[in-house]
Amino acid sequence: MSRICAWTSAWLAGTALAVGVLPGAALANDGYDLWLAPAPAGSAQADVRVVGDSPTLQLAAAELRRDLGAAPLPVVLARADAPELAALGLPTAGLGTEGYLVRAATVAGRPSLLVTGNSDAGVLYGAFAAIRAQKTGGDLTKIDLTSTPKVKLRVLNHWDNLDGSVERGYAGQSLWDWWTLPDFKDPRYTDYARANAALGINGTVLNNVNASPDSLSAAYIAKAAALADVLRPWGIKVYLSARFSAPIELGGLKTADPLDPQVQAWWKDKSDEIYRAIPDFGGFLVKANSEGQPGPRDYHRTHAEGANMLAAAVAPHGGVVMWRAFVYAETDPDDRAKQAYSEFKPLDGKFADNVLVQVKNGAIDFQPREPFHPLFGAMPKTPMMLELQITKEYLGFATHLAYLGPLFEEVLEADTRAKGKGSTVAKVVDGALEGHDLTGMAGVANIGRDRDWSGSTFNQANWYVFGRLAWDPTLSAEALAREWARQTFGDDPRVVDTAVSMMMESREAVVDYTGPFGLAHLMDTGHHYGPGPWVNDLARPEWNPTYYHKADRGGIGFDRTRTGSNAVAQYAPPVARMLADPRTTPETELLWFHHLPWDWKMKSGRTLWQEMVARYDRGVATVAQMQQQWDGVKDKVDAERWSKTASYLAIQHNEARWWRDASLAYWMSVNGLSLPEGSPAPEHDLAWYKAQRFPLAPGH
Ligand code: GCV
Repeated sequence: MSRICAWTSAWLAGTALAVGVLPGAALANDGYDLWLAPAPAGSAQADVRVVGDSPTLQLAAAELRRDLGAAPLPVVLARADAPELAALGLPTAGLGTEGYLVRAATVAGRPSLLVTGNSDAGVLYGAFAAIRAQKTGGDLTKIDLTSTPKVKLRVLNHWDNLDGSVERGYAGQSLWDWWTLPDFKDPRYTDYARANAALGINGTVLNNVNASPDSLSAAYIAKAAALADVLRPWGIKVYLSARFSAPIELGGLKTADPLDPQVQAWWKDKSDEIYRAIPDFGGFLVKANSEGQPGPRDYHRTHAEGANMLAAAVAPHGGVVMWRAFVYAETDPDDRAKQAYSEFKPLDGKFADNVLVQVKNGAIDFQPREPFHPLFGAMPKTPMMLELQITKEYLGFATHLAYLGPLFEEVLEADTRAKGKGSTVAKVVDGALEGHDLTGMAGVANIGRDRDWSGSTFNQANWYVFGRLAWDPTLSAEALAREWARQTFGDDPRVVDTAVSMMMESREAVVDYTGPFGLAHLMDTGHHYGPGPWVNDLARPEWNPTYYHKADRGGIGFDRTRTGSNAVAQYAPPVARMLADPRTTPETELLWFHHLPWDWKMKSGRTLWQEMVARYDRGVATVAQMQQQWDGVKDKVDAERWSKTASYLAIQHNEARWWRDASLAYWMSVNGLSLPEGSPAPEHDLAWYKAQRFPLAPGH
């Protein structure tokens, strides 16, 4: 039996045990409620009055009644234009369409908790803000909150296939039961919508960017329309990933050339058809000429020409096109990290007004750590939409505890220097740097049909932190971890402090045990789960880990300076200068930009090799410490969530050790060095690690 199977059996046994010790006891908490636990049974219900009427206002009222419990004040929900608010002189003009104001105020002569906004959605967001405030210890009798989203399109990207599988999905099958739609609307769709609305997420792309043309067929448009009907009252618009060659596959045309009038007419008709079924359809997301997907380059047209054709089709209806910049080609011998910039930067200013270019946080692919993508700040005339990955394709799937808040925060705070100091990625994305109104943030969802939605309790925090940062990219990852933990586990400070401390260390631990100092893309083939730094036999050079680390007897790392690929030149001059020199490059990104000798002297005074080993060891030790921390709150967390988390931490600890051992065994085979004293030898020889196979790993 493989090591992984053994761990899985241990987990199953552990779960059986946990259930077994509580014969007949109700399962306390399966995580279904996410961060939206209802008020305890038996507590009084908030007195909520709705001024005016709409499905959305009624939903907001129901949420308050369900979750708020005994509110210290009666609650009034009203749009800001309600006549009875006129005398209050509220500062609602600056709230925009989706912002909210939550204030203890006298309304119609009665001390109340007023929740208002300029739209029904604004009021709904205000209701969730009131619930959040109360559940995180706020005093509703003194509350005075105003908030307006800084980003316009706050969108989940589901990589869900029409057969129910999810690309890079680790929480079960797709939430969308395409087979029974449009007739059966699973109540989970409503629960999904409320969870998103609680965060301010206002859009969802239903299907995989590796799109099937069938998702644009009449049958599937009807299914998407049924979902749109469920999501609409929660302020959420539906979008679809579009396959660029659909005019051929669905329309029977001979070409998908974006300059062909018949192709243009096909997309226009298709868009009209979609808008007849979904009047508030958001628009299209497109992966073109990337990893085998069709696109305008097939016809020697640019990405702008492709995007603009679709943009013209949805523009009359107010739709947008989110055009991905995730492109690289095996036919291009240049450094993969440079290719998207080389292709897209010259197109700045050539995209239609309703196009956003959607850019991953880093130039390769959602690695545990990547420097920010050089396209941020490089296309001032184009709205740049940030794409983050919530599902943990490269960070241990659903099993490893890795809170992504610090990763998201790191990229948002990165300074592009495009217009001087303080030109952060957040300001590029929220439009402040160049004055764009059309702005967006996308998160590749980690949601599936598992009872706890995201495969583990702590993975729910990644959905949460994405949504909250999309609303306001300046919020702090740590504050959001605390906010989430308090709503998820309750008020006990010991539990909340423990959860936050584990979360805040967790992402760095993954970096440490999978690849410290800017190493990346070291995982095994296909499943992207375990280590495979030795892999060098895949068809495309840039699919091989050896392409990325370039380790040899003399050193390790990818030279992206002038003596190498010169990718550093794609950054603004002050950043490029900093990255050109290994002594000024942040050590966290050292080997991303430089090929250095194993005995390179690090800031600590120790050699690169010694420091690398220390980081691998630290990563494993941090997970062991997380296990201890979690053990310390065993009596404070419900048995079901505690025990699943404990089992997963045990898996993570074993697999952190696996990553460390396999990586070190390989590096030693390359550099001929031995381990510093005190660092344990790998458990197996390199051949053993190379022989591991996981053909049934989920998500690929
Ligand atoms: C949807 C990576 C993933 C693919 C994914 C692709 C993308 O390559 O491994 O599964 O495809 O990114 O973002 O398009």
